[in-house]
Amino acid sequence: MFIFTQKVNTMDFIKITKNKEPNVALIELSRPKDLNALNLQLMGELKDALRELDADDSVRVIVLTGNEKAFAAGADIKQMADKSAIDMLKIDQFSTWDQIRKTKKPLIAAVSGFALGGGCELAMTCDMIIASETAKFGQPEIKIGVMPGAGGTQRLTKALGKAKAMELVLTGRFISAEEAHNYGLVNKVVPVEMYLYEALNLAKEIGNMSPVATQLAKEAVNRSFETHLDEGLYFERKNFYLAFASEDQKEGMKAFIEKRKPDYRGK
Ligand code: DAK
Repeated sequence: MFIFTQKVNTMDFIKITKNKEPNVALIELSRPKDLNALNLQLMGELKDALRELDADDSVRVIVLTGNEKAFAAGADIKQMADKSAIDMLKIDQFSTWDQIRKTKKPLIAAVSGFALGGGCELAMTCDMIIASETAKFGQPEIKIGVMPGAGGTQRLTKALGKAKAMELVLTGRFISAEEAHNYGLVNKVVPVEMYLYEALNLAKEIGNMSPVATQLAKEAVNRSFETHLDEGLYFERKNFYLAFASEDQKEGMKAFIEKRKPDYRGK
């Protein structure tokens, strides 16, 4: 089957390309002059893009990237600087972040350069991270008088352990891609010219699986972060049974027995 790469639309700060690989959509953050600082408009566009792609049957896996210099250098400090607590409450950025977190399809971050503050949190909100050797991760909010607000204290601590997460959050220091990889924050580190290719390749591999099973499995893995083991196992069990209600399960097992490639339809 030949699939055309299709540029879907160009919003101001987000570019979406479908079928970069079969079943894979690519979202590129695009505010290069500001190191992809996450202003409200960019975050709104990202939320809409993810919601659209999540509902699109031609897409099974989504890759999120920036550019070589920056995945994203954090929330837009210039936009936040003069805001009061009540302004922040009214803007309610949390609903946008919650929506992103609820993306059902596997989401892979392809990170090069700076992934700082909200940028680091955005990468950690993704399910996996492929990093270039030049990637730098950090939560430098403390240096500008605040603290992480989109999950940094929680996700970084789960990934790095308390001592290292505390160091990064309280000093604002960055860690290299290699260090992030050693801690298990990052799946793989590759030379800068390879990071997007590697992420798309991983997405392509996952895109060959049953989309029903990948969504159920993603949900169950994520549940392990949100609950105790008993409840997590119970949740896993329910999704495991549910997978047997899909045609893809029948197709996958039949294809194995018949020694052929499965043809998954997402049903
Ligand atoms: N915001 C706005 N502009 C930024 C930016 C940012 N976070 N990061 C960089 N820029 C802009 C710079 O101002 C500069 O613009 P011009 O001056 O040229 O107009 C341009 O990008 C290039 O940056 P530099 O000249 O500084 O480039 P360098 O290579 O020298 O330095 C750097 C790169 C990444 C080390 C440096 O730019 C830097 O320290 N940037 C700030 C990093 C940072 O502190 N990030 C954390 C921001 S606070 C929330 C959810 C999340 C958050 C908050 C609320 N809710 C759900 C409520 C998150 C908060 C944050 O992320």
